[in-house]
Amino acid sequence: MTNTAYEAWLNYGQLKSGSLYNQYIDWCVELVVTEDNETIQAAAAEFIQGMTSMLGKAPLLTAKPEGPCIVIGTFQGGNPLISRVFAGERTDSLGPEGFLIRTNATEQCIAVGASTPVGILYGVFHLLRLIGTESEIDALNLSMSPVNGLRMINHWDNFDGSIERGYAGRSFFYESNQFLNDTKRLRDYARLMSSVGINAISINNVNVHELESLFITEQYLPDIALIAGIFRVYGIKLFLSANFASPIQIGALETADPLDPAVRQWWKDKAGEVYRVIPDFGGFVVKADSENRPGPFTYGRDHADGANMLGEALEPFGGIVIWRCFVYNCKQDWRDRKTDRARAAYDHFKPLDGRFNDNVVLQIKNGPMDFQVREPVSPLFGALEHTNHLMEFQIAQEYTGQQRHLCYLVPQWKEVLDFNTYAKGQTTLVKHIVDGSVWGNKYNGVAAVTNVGDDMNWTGHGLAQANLYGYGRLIWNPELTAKEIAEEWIRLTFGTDKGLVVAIRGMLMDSWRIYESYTAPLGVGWMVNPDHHYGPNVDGCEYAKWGTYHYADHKGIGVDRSVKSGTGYSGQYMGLNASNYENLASCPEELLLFFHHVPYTHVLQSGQTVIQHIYDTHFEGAEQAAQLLATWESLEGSMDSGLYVQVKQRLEEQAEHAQEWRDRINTYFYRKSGIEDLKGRKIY
Ligand code: GCV
Repeated sequence: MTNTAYEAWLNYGQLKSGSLYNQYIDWCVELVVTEDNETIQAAAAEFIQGMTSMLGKAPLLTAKPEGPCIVIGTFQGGNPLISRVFAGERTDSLGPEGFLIRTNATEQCIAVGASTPVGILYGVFHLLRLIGTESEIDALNLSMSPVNGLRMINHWDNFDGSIERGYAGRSFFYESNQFLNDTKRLRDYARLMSSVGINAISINNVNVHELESLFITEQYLPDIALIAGIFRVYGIKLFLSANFASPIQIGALETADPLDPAVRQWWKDKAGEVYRVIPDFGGFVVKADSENRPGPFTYGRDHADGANMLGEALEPFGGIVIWRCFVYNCKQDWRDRKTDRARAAYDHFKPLDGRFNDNVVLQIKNGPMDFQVREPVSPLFGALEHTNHLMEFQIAQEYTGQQRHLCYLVPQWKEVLDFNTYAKGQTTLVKHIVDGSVWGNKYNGVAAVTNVGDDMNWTGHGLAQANLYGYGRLIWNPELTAKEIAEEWIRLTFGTDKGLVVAIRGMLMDSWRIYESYTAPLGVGWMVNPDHHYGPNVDGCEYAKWGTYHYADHKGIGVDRSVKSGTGYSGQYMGLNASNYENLASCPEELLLFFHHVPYTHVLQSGQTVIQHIYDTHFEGAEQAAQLLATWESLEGSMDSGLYVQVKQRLEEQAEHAQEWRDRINTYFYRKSGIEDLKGRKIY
């Protein structure tokens, strides 16, 4: 990593001399490219840049090699080396984005072959990753394809340059209601995203304000086309968030009723206009009838009516509508213990299953609430047999420390993807629903709210880059482990020194549980300050003004979401999940307070009471946060000093802030319950 960490995992640090270095030097004397395609040329440029930096020696770009070489090309591209190396190969199962990498001693080459230019690009990024992590390349025989169809990033950037839930500076797309058109940064961003397999990016906030509604007009389409053009080279389709009320806001219509013929025609014309300027435009992302956004409810229509109208408009051009399921009643009164925000997405969308057009894709947050440190998996996964849908994760750490605290989220996402829904037989994992294989969905995959901004290091906290990298790698191949991904990222970012790798990997792998332990206990969630969502506030959070999210009183804590006596939410699950969550005895303890209201004296499997567990975890969590800092300090001198200091400052803040969390939470529950800490520690 350099001082700024701008290059992130593409910094291509100089490799140590030795046998591996010699191996790379031997193979990489020449790079053979014969196709004149901008994506293949970008792959070649990347390879030359990477190798020059890692080996200190540039490969010679040529069409005719004279000795050992790297050759890249499509199967149909006419390169004789590629044709010979992959002769007779079955390549149809690779799909449009897969690639083969083969070391061929007879032909004296390492060949990267694919059906498409973007497959070549992904193959080259993979070869660079192998070299950057110091892997053998003498006998490669790899076949790789992405598991998920859509591998998407959502920006919540506003035209004024601010970023909703952005923790790494301002937008690098816009400032003061103007496009920045910083082509270097845009290209570097596209390189970073493409290197981990991202193939779709929406560039504006799902809360589309009035000025952003104008993005789909001739005033701004040329600027957007410029970004789309940069993304295109790297295999990324550009999407825009659209405002459902656009026909009124930027058209001359008086209604946005999805069943009104004039409104339907307006959207069709609009789609035509967009595709004239951006022929491979991905489509629209829509947040409707959610948190005061306009939507079909105003006209007595439902989500299927709204989404299908947009689907119909985009269909002739091959575009899709990504319709978000984050819909709930913001005015819910939490004293009414029957209505439950957790139920909302399922209650709204399950009845509509089968009514959506083929090019409509529902986007569902991983949990039923809102990206908490711990939530159950949304019961909509498994419930939608006849509807295309995507998983939505949040790389931005809105509720997990806002990139001021270290919280490596890949282990959390893995748990979600590995969750068994029982939807179709005994084993129906979320990852197989999301990748489309369970129900055969045409459109499938994962989207995530990104954590980048115009900070030089992209993500504010230097170590938060691991979440961005990890997201891409995990959704390309959900079988990778969180640890493998962490290790890869560290090696590419910091180099391959063993002690450093082990130390940072340990920090990353422990960080989610550490964060959980000093914040909201046992799945209860929230307990953050209203509006900005940072820092402890047990009764906080904007919608808690009608009550609280945790229902703590002097006797107990937690939300009864059972069918028997609570909100009935546990009944939205299938198979064993429904009964496990329903019953206190079988409910997984990390979600105990999400599903049940229990007395503070309820005894957990550990033999501790709930209140003692709260005290203990908060003390331990704060200590572990301090330990993260100590581990980092032990690495001083083994990395770039700029980066060292930047991360150290964040870890100092985290350690201090974890104590604040500890004290606020423990004091609150001591006062509520009146129960002393068995270990006699100072609680307030
Ligand atoms: C973009 C949460 C966030 C909002 C966000 C919303 C959403 O409520 O706090 O900032 O709005 O989720 O996902 O639409």
